[in-house]
Amino acid sequence: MEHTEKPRILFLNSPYLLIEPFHQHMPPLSILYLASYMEKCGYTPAIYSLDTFAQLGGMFYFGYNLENLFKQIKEMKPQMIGITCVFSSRWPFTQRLTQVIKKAFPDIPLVIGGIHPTTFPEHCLTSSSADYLIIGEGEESVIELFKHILANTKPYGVDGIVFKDEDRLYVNEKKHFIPDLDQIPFPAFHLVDEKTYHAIRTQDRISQFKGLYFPLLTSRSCPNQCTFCNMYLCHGKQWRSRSAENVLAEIDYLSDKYKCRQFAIVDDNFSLSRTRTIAILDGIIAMNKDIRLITPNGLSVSTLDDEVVKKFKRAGALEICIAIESGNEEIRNVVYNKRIKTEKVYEVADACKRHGLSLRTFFMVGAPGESDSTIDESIQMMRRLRVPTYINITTPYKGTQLYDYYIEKGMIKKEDVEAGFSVDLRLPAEQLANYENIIIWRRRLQIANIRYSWPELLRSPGFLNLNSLARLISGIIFPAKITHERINFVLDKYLSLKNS
Ligand code: B12
Ligand code: SF4
Repeated sequence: MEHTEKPRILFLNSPYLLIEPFHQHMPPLSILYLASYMEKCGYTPAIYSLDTFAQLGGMFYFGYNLENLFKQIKEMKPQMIGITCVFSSRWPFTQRLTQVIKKAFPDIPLVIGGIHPTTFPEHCLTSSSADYLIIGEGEESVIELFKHILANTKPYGVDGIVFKDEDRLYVNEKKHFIPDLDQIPFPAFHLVDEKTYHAIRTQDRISQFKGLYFPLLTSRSCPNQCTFCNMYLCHGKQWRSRSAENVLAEIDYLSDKYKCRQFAIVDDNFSLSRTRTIAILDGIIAMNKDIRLITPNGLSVSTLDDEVVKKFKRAGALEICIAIESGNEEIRNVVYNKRIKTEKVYEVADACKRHGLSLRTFFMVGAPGESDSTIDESIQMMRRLRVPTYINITTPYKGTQLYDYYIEKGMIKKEDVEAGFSVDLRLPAEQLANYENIIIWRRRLQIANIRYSWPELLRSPGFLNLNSLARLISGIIFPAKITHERINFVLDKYLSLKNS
């Protein structure tokens, strides 16, 4: 990292602990976009990627070698450090990282952002050593904040900011979202070490992607109101999209600069506008660059039809994912408010078959009202579809209708959710009253997944890996849990306050 005369900001990803070695070598888009926006505004951002990996029993830790990190900070002398917390499950590590950095560099202003700080702004600011917290979309607010830091003034009027002044906590609501996303430069991939992104090897067991790929975010937010989704807290309720031309220019640029043809579209709702979807897919076809696509965040089933599926295939999609969530219509459409008829699921699946496009699906387990018979219906649907499925435990994030329901029924405690002990990625889930049932139901879905989709699974490079297969089987038989004790063990070992 070079030390230049322009004001400097260092962005960091949060460390994390998983029960799968699922590491995104590319830093999250949050800091890649924040960095590119800061660069556009004349500042000098840098990104220091996670540099430490450790296997601890059945767990996988991705974090920092603190000695190296501190050396970078001393060399760069940033005027601000920003840390992103993109998943609630990372909060205990983000929180500790702020404490460790603050102890070693008390004069550098620390700012945090991302979904968990956005969901619990007061808690996250007061329980960490961050000086500032940005609620939701951060490009514009962080620039305003940085100007205040450089001028040594307090950011009272900045949109979506939380900070302390004297003993008072200021919480400015998030009101403004960037209307024209084409104004934001492409993510700052050029700030990431080559060896970091070249380490990208998808360890996803189900996808057909292999090797280097770039994430593409072509729109922000989604107008649907699924009862388990709190994404709108970060990006508002209105869908905002980049133009097809802007998206195609990014694909063209990245494929030329990095000689990479693989792109993962990670939008919340990529295909909401049929006209824009077709324009993007036609544009990719016209490029004639042998581009390959996947959609790991899922496409909204209602936006797909025969024509769109055909275009995806022609544009180079290796597979598309759709979020079905349950085979039971009541759970899907009443409990989750997905508004997808079973016939529509089959219509899209049949279109994929017709056009030779592989399909992946998302199912969830553990909704209020879930029972042996609703699980039977999910299994029946899996048998009819015969495609690989990602199975997740229904998680009541704050800001969702499901959260209100779980709290009202006493099924979860607010403090547990606040502390980041969410059930995503099988974090301590014993807080859920019917946890034992959920584990049994999930096992049934996992077995059905292998039973009905094995010919397709065998085409996924990650599935054939022996380690991965061993983990899959042991995960079904002995589902691993990340407990509070294990988290504390990792915090003490890798983010100890004694070392800073
Ligand atoms: C892309 C994506 C993924 C990708 C990659 C994620 C990554 N590591 O980069 C993949 C497909 C791998 C993925 C997987 C999962 N995901 Co996901 N994912 C998303 C998605 C759709 C977009 C994230 C993104 O890149 N946004 C674009 C950037 C620009 O926005 P942003 O991250 O919000 O950042 C902005 C602001 O928050 C703020 N900001 C953020 N950080 C910082 C830091 C500072 C200093 C400042 C100032 C500001 C700031 O400014 C940024 C720029 O505007 C979000 C939903 C969403 N729209 O955010 C879900 C989301 C993050 N995922 C979610 C979940 C649950 C998962 C899974 C756990 C699902 C599962 N059960 O398997 C897995 C976890 C995987 C893992 N390894 O941990 C949840 C997280 C909920 C939570 N509270 O934890 C979300 C919010 C969707 C939802 N509501 O359900 N996901
Ligand atoms: S379709 Fe996806 S992004 Fe939109 S509300 Fe539902 S879960 Fe959230």
